Amino acid sequence: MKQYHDLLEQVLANGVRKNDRTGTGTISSFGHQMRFDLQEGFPLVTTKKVPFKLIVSELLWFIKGDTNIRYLLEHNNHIWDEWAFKNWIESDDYNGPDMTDFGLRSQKDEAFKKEYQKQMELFQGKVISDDQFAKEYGDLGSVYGKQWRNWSKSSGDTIDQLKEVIESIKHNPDSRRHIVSAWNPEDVPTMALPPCHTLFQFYVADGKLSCQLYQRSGDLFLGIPFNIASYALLTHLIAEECGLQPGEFIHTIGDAHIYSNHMDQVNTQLGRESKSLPTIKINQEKTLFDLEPSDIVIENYNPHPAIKAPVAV
Ligand code: DHF
Ligand code: TMP
Repeated sequence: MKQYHDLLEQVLANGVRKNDRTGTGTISSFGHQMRFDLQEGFPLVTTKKVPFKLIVSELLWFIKGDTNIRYLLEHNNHIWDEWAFKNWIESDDYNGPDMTDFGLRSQKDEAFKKEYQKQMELFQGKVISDDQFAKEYGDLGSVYGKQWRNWSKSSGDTIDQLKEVIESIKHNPDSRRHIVSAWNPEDVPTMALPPCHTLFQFYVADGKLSCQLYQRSGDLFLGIPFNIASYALLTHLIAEECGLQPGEFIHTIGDAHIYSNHMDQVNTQLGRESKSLPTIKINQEKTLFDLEPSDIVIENYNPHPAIKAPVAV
């Protein structure tokens, strides 16, 4: 994963200090590209342990067209909790203690952090057990799953972009229009978080399927290792579905940034030696839309230990 380490180093060396929406502060640099040849192994970062199971359940959640965190909670995946929780505490139905700015405040104030964790647990419990509550507050709105599988047309019906792109790869491989867009300008104002991975395109040559992602904004320490692995996995899954071999994953990033409270973590990580890349195994008996998390396993993954870092909300 030299590509990833090089990008961290470039942004550290040439990035500019920039304030951001979350109030955390970043060093940032605009317009970068990494290429991963999927024949050389599966690009899961090895210089820290990345929880691959969470990447799998998140991707299958997108593929199902689901936008409700209940599915993620059922799979012990908490990576989207904060954004649903934010909708809840900002709603008129919430009448617990003030949780404004919970992300930043829980990093600075121990007593507040305890109260926040309590409110978060109550929230998670209700999303799991209460259908009506889950419907209202577990849903993140028109995020990836919705745009990939149920893009709303002005006429009222919907477009299944994922199914259509698979059909076009199968029947018209040379097409230059194999595109799925998550960026729907009409929906952006009502989204919990406007899509970071905005648009991807597939390309077929020599029996291999490649994928390029345009990501408008990338949290280099926390989000990017997930995003690389997620799209590499998507490329494997779509290739399998279309009877092709996986080719390259090309990752293009707009605002590539390191949060100011991730600097120590990044330096620790850069001091570590990369290990050989793992491989993945996918249950061949099932089709794409029937896969479950247990059908996808990572093999020979021997990373350095995990490095914790706070996520900017
Ligand atoms: N906001 C920000 N500021 N950065 C993000 O990367 C981000 N990613 C989102 C939503 N909003 C975001 C969705 N993806 C983690 C990783 C990916 C992700 C959200 C969170 C994360 O916290 N990863 C931890 C492990 C988490 C766990 O084990 O539960 C990590 O150390 O990789
Ligand atoms: P923004 O909407 O202000 O750009 O904030 C989104 C933050 O989340 C930004 O730091 C990028 C990060 N992010 C990723 O890096 N990858 C992801 O998959 C997601 C959802 C977010």
